[in-house]
Amino acid sequence: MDQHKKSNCRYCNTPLSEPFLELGSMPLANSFLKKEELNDKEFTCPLSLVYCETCSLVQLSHVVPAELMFSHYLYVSSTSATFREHFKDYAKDAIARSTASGTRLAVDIGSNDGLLLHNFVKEGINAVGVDPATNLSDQANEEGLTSINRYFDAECVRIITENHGKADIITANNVFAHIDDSQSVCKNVSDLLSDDGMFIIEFPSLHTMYSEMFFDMIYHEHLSYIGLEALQHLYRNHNLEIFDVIETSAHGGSRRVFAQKIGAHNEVSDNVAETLEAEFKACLSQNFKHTEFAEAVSNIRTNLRTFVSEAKKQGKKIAGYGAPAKGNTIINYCNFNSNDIDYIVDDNALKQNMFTPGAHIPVFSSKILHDDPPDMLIIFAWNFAEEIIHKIHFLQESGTQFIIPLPIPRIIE
Ligand code: JHZ
Repeated sequence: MDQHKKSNCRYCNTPLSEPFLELGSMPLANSFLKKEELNDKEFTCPLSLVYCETCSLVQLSHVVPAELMFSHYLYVSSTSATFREHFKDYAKDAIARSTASGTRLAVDIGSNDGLLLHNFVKEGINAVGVDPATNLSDQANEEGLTSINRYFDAECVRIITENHGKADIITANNVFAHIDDSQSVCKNVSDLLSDDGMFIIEFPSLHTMYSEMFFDMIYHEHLSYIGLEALQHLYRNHNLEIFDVIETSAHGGSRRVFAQKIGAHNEVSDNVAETLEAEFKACLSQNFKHTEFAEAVSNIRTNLRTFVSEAKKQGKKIAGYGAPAKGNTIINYCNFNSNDIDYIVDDNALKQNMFTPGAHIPVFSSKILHDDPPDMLIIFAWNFAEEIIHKIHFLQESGTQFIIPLPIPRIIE
């Protein structure tokens, strides 16, 4: 039996066919290693995409048990100033759109270190977070927030309802795609939501991933690659209707989707039909589109490998800025190691002095850029390129070239 292989679509239960894209057996993108762990055997699992012809969801063929990925989590939402600003605006927008009777309770699923909760609380809203990562949930509670350390299951809904009542706003940002049992989560959302409440999710858009070739969004945490059509299919079965969708700049192109109980007070915006139409025109529900994407991903690998090996032949020192989960997809799919990329820097202290999964490239604090400046710096956190380049202008003066890796490696002038 192929362990971890999923047999049915998580949105509609249709039996799944064979993958259209296979990136190989990969380690977990956020499983950074300590020095003493470098000789241990790393857990790996196939990283492949399949497409459901019934509801059109693009999804991983294999599902790694959630406890292996989310019990202790190294990604911290607040590391980036861009994100801190993003979630400030997010909270304001959600409250402004909320019910006529006001927001009594906001619940954030996958609340991480509490970035969005802080913003709700600042606006005077009672906010409760839910997160399975003990380290992050503890951090949020220590900062005076309320974070429940568990998955968003039926018991969690019971605890929240008993202690705080129903929620007028439920949010789930960069977490909905991580959920295997999406159908249960929708049922739980429906049970927790007040009758005129709103369920808001934000996730990197499938449409953008295909049009911009952001294949690095593919890693084991991201079980689903969500288009609006698939989401509508899922929601409808759980008494939820999408009434608005907006594009946001997060992660290079995300969608924020607003839903309510079917027939609740919000009018359905034209954005919904327009987004579905745009997805249709982009052929996201057609088999050939997926094959085309898979071919393009393979070409990206060839280009990146050539780019790095040419630079190495010229004796260049290459470093990376940002050790995001997605960077490890690029690095491991291209089979890079520390002979190709000498080191990576990241401002998240939890990742510093660790080694990247699979490739074992060391991760340091950005101080090393002063002492050991590279000839080339690949911005693996390309979605924050502007913010990062602003911090390291001094390197450009010393001749370091900044590289954006996707869709084709390009030097920023
Ligand atoms: P970042 C995250 O993935 C996490 P990642 C998650 N898995 C998810 O679903 C997706 O987003 C959508 C560093 N950095 O946010 C911090 C600096 O060092 O692009 C991070 O390690 N200095 C939930 O991990 C990384 O870069 C800086 O100035 O792919 C960015 O990671 C900035 C701005 C960032 O996502």
